[in-house]
Amino acid sequence: MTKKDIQLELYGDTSEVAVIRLTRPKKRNAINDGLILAIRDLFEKLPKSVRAAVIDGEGEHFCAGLDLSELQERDAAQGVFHSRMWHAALEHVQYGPVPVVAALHGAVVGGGLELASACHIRVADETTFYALPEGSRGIFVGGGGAVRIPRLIGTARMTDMMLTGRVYNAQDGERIGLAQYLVPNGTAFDKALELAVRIASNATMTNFALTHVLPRIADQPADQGFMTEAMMAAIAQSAPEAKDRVRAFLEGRAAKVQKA
Ligand code: 1HE
Repeated sequence: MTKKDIQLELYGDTSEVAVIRLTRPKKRNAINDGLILAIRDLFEKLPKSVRAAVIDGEGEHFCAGLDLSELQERDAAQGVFHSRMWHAALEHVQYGPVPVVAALHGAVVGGGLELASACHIRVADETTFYALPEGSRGIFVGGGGAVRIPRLIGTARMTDMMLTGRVYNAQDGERIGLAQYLVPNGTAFDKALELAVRIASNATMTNFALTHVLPRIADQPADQGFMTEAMMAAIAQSAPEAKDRVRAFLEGRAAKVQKA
């Protein structure tokens, strides 16, 4: 990893959106140890002004996954620690300070799909394709994919991807839940940025509830989930910002929901 393998740029009048870009296009943004640690550090130390983030990959591919040139060097113990290093880094993406929107295009494979699945929203353009080539390379996912990907598409589909090398194209990826948005070629970044700007304008507690609390509720038994929901609802609605926003609607100063 060199410093130029990842970039941070700030967007918006108050620098409220961070754009984090993998900039290793010659290696299809494959992630080596230095790059996964850099992702962790960037999400850990985002500037205070940032309220939403976009993650993008330079060139024709979002990310080709683990840098395979480093794989052969590890024994079993080092392999465990390596996987745990990915877990720690992607934990910072999923449970970091702000919602993260992934701008997908080209290859979203292996660790690239694991990175994308740690984000909160995935926007894919029509060039996107998804695969888990670990299956055919004789290895297993190690970046949290075994936990996050079945939650997006189900265990059966992930098993199929790994056992048979199945590749999903952009349309089918959106259909099965790998991405929430499918957009024309070359527009994933623009759409992701548009969404991040919108997300950055939400109440802080709403974004926190959706990124930190909702996924935990989803993993709780229903009885506990209802209780956690009640607690979160009470905390969110008691924030002054929530009261201001509800009052603005009642006084006709806030946007109505528009028909889709
Ligand atoms: C790489 C990697 C990589 C490209 N590690 N060097 N991931 C994979 O098994 C996917 C492997 N990559 C590919 O299947 C293809 O490269 C792509 C479909 C992504 C793109 O194809 P293409 O034709 O545009 O590029 P290319 O010619 O294959 O690759 C360009 C260069 O990038 C080439 O190096 P060069 O020195 O010959 O120019 C490739 O070797 C290099 N490259 N992908 C290392 N992944 C936490 S555990 C996660 C486990 C995994 O992610 S396993 C899945 C790994």
